[in-house]
Amino acid sequence: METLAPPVPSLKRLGSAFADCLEVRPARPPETTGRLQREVLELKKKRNAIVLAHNYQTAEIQDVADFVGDSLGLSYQAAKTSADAILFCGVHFMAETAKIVNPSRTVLIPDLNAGCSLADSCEAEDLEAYRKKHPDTYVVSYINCTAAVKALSDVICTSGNAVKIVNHAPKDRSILFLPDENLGQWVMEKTGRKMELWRGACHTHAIFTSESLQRLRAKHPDAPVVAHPECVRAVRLLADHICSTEGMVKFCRENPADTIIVVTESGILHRLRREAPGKTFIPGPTKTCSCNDCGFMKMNTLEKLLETLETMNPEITLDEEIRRRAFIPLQRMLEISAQP
Ligand code: CIZ
Repeated sequence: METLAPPVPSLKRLGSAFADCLEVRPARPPETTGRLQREVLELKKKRNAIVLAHNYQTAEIQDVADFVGDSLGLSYQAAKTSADAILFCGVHFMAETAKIVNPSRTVLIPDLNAGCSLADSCEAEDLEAYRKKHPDTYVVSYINCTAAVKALSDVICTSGNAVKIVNHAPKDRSILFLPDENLGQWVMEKTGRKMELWRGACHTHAIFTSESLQRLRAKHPDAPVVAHPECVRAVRLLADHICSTEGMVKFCRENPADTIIVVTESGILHRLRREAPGKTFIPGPTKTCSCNDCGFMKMNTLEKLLETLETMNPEITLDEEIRRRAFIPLQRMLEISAQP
């Protein structure tokens, strides 16, 4: 099986936020946080805006959101909203997705630099060159990619529906799965479908190690491990369950264990504590840290949310031709995903 070899994901836009950890970030006085949250709530009402927040956002942002979820849930919410504006608290490709599915809304993002190592690992020009060389290949793109890459794809998937989407792919065509090699490997294992894999990785998930997870398991032998499919195979092999963040919410609610080890970005812990109260969630460890933050996700702050609503900027804008072409594979995903 061929593995495609673009450069290691570029972290060029991440800058000093990389390796920044919430645990060492200076805390704001709680009364300031409360005041900022009240101001965000008031202003969003005045602007007739909806706040959509990804599961990896900070607790204080999740708490002012109208909806908190994964890329799939957020895409459905963005598509159906009648609010004038969508303030998208996540990373750039997610806000772009909201604009693709609901172009008549003003889509705002608190920090335009909130990128994604996966999206950075696949340039549209490289995919275009690949498509010219392999015109019959069916391209399944993980939603963590740019609008220009989506526009060159046959169908989009998220971690929550990747297995279903690949099972729906035409049986008589070879498949290229991009840009996450780890998710692609896991989908191949689950579906039995051979696929070519782009060599991208999520820098946040790729640094969980099997050694540190083994040490943690030894300390909590009765705690099941739930891991995200973007983790490397050695980590996935140690997990009791592998799923998307929404899958984790369901797993943690339903599993009888009172302590669960959770191997994904740390923002999900707030959601889990809210939805499965009374349980203890232990964040999956990396070699250097007892939890893992995505520096891009954590670029969003309450101060930036407020400023964005005040100025109605930064706004996501897209070339209409790219938006129109990117809508087709996204719509295909939403339709397949909604099927029983
Ligand atoms: O699909 C998403 O939103 C991501 C990036 C992770 C997950 O599993 O929810």
